[in-house]
Amino acid sequence: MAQGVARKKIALIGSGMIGGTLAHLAAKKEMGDIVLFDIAEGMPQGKALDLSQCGPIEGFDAKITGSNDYADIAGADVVIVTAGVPRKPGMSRDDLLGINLKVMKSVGEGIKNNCPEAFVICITNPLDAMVWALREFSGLPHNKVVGMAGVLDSARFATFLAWEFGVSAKDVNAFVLGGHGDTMVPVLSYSTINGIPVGDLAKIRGVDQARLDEIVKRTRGGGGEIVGLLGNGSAYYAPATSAISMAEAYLGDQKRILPCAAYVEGKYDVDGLYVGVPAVIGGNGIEDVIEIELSDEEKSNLKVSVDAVEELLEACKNMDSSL
Ligand code: TXD
Repeated sequence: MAQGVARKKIALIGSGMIGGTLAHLAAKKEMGDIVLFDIAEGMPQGKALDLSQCGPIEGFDAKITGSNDYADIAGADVVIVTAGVPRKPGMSRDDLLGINLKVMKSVGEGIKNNCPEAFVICITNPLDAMVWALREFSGLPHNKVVGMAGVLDSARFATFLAWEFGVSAKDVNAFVLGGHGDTMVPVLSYSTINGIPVGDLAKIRGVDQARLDEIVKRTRGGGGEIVGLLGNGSAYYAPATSAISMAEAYLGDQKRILPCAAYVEGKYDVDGLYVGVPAVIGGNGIEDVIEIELSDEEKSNLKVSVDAVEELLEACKNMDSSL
């Protein structure tokens, strides 16, 4: 029979809290067939079966399977990586480096051997180091491997701004640069509320700089705040939602400008590093990195963030001589 139109294939490496949420969101949006992969025996298979049974109720057609065998991700168009361990209260993202670096090595091999044409979105922490390591281990082109952090951090920033000004979250377009950590750089000067610069609305509404600084601080600590409240694990709904928006931009060739941990060469005074920057995501993956004008303070904050990422990479290279 002639080859018909095939659905896209989405492989989720790591089927835990974020992985399961990714699968549900991708199925509801009918983004393609979904393979949940994990090393835990039975868990991906159980989640796939459970999620499949949402289909008749939610009205989606998606083949959802679970697997412990990398061969089952063969030919995936998009791979979203959450494999590894999340933080516990009191842990920093960087504390996960040693454990999750080893995980990225096995995941990178699995992708290289089964779906080297895929667009890969890394979520695993410490994100800025893990996305770099995953790219090295997988050997994929730099424009096909990206880290998800900025979309989440910008959404956190936007949520807190919407609450502060009492406006719809839909109208807030907030901007975060730099690493996914305490050194991230929420950029107020590029954040708007339906086109109104945040600084202008703050003057109109009598919100002073100290209050805006508090919101920036809460954004930086947004992940830790949830880790502390949950007590066991970290955020998963908004991280999953963020990664899905990146996958949709790729699968739909949407040319969206999104803050992502993208490979930067010769921009932002960075050469050969994954850093959170405004990037264009379309059908060729990361199609451009946009170098926006930054104030001196924003530049120095970004430099602090870049230095922190470089330190993490040095630690990775010391742990794995193949890097
Ligand atoms: O913005 C961001 N990038 C962050 C990322 C936002 C939130 C969470 N962040 C990180 O995502 C978090 O610190 C973790 O490193 C990952 C995944 O978080 P999640 O909450 O989904 O962790 P779980 O529920 O523990 O799921 C991880 C799964 C689990 O089922 C393990 O069995 C599996 O990963 N795992 C593996 N799968 C494949 N291969 C290997 N080697 C492996 N090791 C563990």
